[in-house]
Amino acid sequence: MRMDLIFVLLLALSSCVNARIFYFIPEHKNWTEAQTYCRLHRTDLATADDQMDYDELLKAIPKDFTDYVWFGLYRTDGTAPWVWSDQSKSVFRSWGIGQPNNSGGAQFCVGASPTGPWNDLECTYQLASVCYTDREDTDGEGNDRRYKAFLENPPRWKCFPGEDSSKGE
Ligand SMILES: [Ca+2]
Repeated sequence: MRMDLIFVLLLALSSCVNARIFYFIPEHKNWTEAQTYCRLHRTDLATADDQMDYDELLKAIPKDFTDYVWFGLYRTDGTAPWVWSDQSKSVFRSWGIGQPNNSGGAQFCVGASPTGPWNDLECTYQLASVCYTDREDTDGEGNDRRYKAFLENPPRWKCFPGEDSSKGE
């Protein structure tokens, strides 16, 4: 039981370390153009590690936006595994009902609905997109200072700034 708790805590800490800032890019581009843009101006097309991360991604999309947006998940052909543009190992998925269906046999890129569900789409579609940058909140030596705690009301995980122990002389 105690090991389970420690495991949950470790998972929580690691997703804090990977916190990202997401950017909505309104200009319509095909998936490859969107990837090029994100790599040039930010870090890459958006990756989501878990539901909390994905909720942050969705918050970057304007409230009145209703079309799919590109993010980092894609595959190279109809039988290849889904992979992330930034080579993340994230196994988080949020497929809509009946997706991915590879309709027409060339749906190798993934669009996110602003309400959450994913749909595999042809990479040539012209869509808005979401990029990310890594959140810089380190002590200058690459050590993340944030920590994550579970709040009960309402129940949720939240990241907090950590104590700056490096200056405690
Ligand atoms: Ca589809």
